[in-house]
Amino acid sequence: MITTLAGGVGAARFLQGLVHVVPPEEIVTIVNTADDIEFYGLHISPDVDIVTYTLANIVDQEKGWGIREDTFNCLDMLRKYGYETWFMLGDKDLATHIHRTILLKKGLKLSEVTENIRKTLGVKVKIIPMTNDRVQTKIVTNVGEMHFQEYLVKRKAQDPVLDVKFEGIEKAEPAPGVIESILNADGIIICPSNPIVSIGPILSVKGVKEAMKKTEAKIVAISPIVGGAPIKGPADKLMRGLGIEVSAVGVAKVYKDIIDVLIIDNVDKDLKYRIEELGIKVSVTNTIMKTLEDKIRLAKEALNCLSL
Ligand code: FO1
Repeated sequence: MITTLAGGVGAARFLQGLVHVVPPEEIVTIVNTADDIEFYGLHISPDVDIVTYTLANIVDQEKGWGIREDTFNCLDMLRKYGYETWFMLGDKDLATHIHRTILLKKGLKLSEVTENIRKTLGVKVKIIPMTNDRVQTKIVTNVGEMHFQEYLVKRKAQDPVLDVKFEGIEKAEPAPGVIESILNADGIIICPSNPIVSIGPILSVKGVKEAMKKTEAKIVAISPIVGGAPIKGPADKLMRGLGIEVSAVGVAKVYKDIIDVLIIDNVDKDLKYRIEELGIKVSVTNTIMKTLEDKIRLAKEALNCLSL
């Protein structure tokens, strides 16, 4: 069994390659839920949905989130009624959130709902939300504290970051299967996701970091920072705000206590020795995932680093 830790778009793209080199039934992915947010009384789980839609091959490939060729009629009508509509929820996507919310209201746990949705959409990879409890990433900026989605989507990551908080994390229990899939894995891959707001919350859930240290499985991470900038998203702004070097070395420092190997991009080859000084092995390759072949090659390299 290969266990992966995942955020949204970068992780989903990597998993698209991994399912071509490992039977999908043998892959578990633990997904960040600290980006979850409520709109119109509906529970939205962006990272879980991005991973699920991508593996179900219905994602809007260009944006990396939402459903391909979705329409926005419901949102248009909500705008007329005076609701805030800065978070672009498509009509088909809304059906997922309505379904999720109905099942949650019936008393199912988020992990059970996630299982229901991924099976309905024909996804064979086991998708586990990091916790069934409510955790919310809050970004502290110079204009105040706000939900991560408000910082990223509504305000377009324009505000200088002073701090990042995972509200509710102290009380969050790992969802069923999280700790077991780390302890029993043959290999663990930290996907090329934001180390602060995607992987950070997963590692902060009770017992997860300890399990990552205890497991006998090798752990490889893929740097989402290439040539001093993230492939996608605001990782640079968050890392800078927290005083972390915006480079593969900065990523290595965040994961220092848990990973055996870091995969970095060819353009960062000169950073290899600085990362090795931290006691981490380094693999240098092309980490940019444009085509399916790129994704498969990167997945093969990750398995190679795990000696699998
Ligand atoms: N990202 C945006 O930049 N703008 C949006 O309007 C937006 C809507 C959205 C709706 C559903 C969903 O599952 C994801 C959505 N995302 C949107 C992506 C999301 O904000 C982030 O990419 C993740 O939370 C970070 O991993």
